[in-house]
Amino acid sequence: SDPVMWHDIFLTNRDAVLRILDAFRGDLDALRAAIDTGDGHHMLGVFTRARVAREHFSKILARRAYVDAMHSNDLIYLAQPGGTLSGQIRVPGDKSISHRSIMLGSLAEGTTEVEGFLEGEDALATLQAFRDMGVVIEGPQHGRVTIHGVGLHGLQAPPGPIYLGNSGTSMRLLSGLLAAQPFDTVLTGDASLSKRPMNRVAKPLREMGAVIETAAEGRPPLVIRGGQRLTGMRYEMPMASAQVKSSLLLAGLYAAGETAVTEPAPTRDHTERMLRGFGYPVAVHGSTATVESGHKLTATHIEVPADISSAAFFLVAASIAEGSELLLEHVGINPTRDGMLRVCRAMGADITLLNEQNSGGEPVADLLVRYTPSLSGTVIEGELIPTLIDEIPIIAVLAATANGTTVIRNAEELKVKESNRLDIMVNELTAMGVSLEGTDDGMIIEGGKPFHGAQIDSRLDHRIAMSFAIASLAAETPTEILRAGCVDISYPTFYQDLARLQA
Ligand code: SPQ
Repeated sequence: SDPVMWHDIFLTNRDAVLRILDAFRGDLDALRAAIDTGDGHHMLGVFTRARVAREHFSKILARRAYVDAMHSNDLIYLAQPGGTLSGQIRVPGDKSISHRSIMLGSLAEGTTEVEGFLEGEDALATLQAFRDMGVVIEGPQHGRVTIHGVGLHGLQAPPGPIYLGNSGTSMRLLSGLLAAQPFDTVLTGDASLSKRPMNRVAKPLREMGAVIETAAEGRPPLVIRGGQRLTGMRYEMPMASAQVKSSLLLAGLYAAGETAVTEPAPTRDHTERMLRGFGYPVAVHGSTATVESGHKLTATHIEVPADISSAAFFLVAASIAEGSELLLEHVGINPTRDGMLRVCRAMGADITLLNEQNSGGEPVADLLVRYTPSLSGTVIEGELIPTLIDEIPIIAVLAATANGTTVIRNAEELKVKESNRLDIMVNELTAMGVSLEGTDDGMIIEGGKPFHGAQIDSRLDHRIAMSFAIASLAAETPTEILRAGCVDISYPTFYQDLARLQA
C-alpha cells in the first residue's frame, strides 16, 4: 500500500517498530541456528506455532474472531420420531481424561503420545492454552496427539488472556496449576462459562497462598498473579467436585509440604490415576487424596477410552427405540463414573458388559445394549449422584419412558453447569407433555405415558441438545432443536453417528 503512509507509520512508531524488528530478527537467528545445528525440537515448535497462527489468521479473514465459539450456533436439528438403532460404534474419547492428558503431558519430562483424544471444543481449548504457554503439541490428527513436555517448571507466560470457551474443567483445573507459576495469567470464557462459580477453587487456592482475582460474585474472568509461594493444606470440600479436587491437587504439585483433599462423596478420580500413570505419587486413603511437591512427571503413553457420558445417549436411545441393538466399544467404566450403568440396570435396561479390561489405568468394556419394552422408575440420590452427574439430563429422558415414578435428589450441582440443567430439563420435558415436577435439588418424573415433540432451545448446552435428540425417538411428533451445533463441545460427530446408526 501507500509507501508514504508506511514511512509515516514507521517514523511515528519508531520504538515499537524497532522492538518488533529486533524480536523478529531474534526469531530468525534462532531458526537459523536450529537449522545449522539440526535442532529438530526447536523447528517443530516454530512450525507448529506457525500453523496455529495461520489457522488463526484464516478465522480473522473469514470474520470469525478467534474468541468466538467455534461451533455454528444457528444449526437447527429436526428429529423424526421412531426408528430403530443398530450397529456398533466407538463414541469419541473421554472429555475429562482428554483435558488431563494435555495438562499432565505438558508438565511431564519427555514426549507423551495420546491416542483417542477427544477433538471437541472443550478439550481443544485446553490444548490451545498449553500451546499459548509455549508447549509444542502436534495434532490432534484422528485422535493422536504428541506433547513435547516442558517439565513442571517449563511453562512460559502466554502472550495474552487464555480463552477457554465453554469449558469449566479447563478453567478450574488450570487455576490450580497457574496459581504456582512465576507469571501472571488471565483466564476468560464464553457467556456460559462467565456465569459459572469460580470461588469454589479460588477460595481454597487463596488459603494455599495463591493470589486470584475474580469478577463479581466469584465469576470469570480470573486474574492469577504469578510468583507466589504456595503451601500445602488439608481441605474438606463442601461439595463433591472432581474439578475442585483436581485443581487443588495440581496446585499441590508446587506447594510446600503435603496437600490433602477430602471429598464428601466419591468423584471422578482421573487426575489421581493419571498422575500415577506419569509416575507421580498420589496417596488415597478413604475419601482423601494427598500429593506432595518435589517429584516429577515422566512422559507416558495414554489411550483415552470412549466417554461414558457420550455413550450414555446411545444407551438410552437403544433402550427406548423399539427393536434396537447396539454395541458401544471400549467405553470407560471407571467406578467413579459408572452410575449411569447402575441406574439403567435398576430401571430394567438390557445392558451386557463384554471384554472388560484395564486400559492405561482406566477400566473399559464394550457395552451391548438392547431395546427393553418395559422399563421402570427408580430413585437416584446420595453418593450415586457424582458418579452420573453429567448423565442426569439423559436419565430424565429415560425416566420419561419408564413406567412409574423416578425421583432424582441431591443434584443441586446441576444448576451451575453449562446451563441450569435441572430447570431446563423440567421446562422442556413439560413442553413435550411429560408429567414431571422440579424440586429444590432434583425432579420427580411420572413416566411411561405418551409424549409429543416440541421446539427445544438447547441454550447452547451440549448435553441438553443431545438429550432431546434422543427424547425425540420416543415422542409421537417431530422435535426441533434450536442452537443444536453446541454438540461440538463434547461430541462433534453426534448427529452423523445417530444417522449412521439409523436413528
Ligand atoms: O467442563 P465442564 O463444562 O464443567 O463439563 C461438565 C460437562 O457436562 O461436560 C459439567 F458441566 O463435566 C464436568 C463434570 O460435571 C467435568 C468434570 C471433570 O472433568 O473433572 C467434573 C464434573 O464437574 P464437577 O463440578 O462435579 O467437578
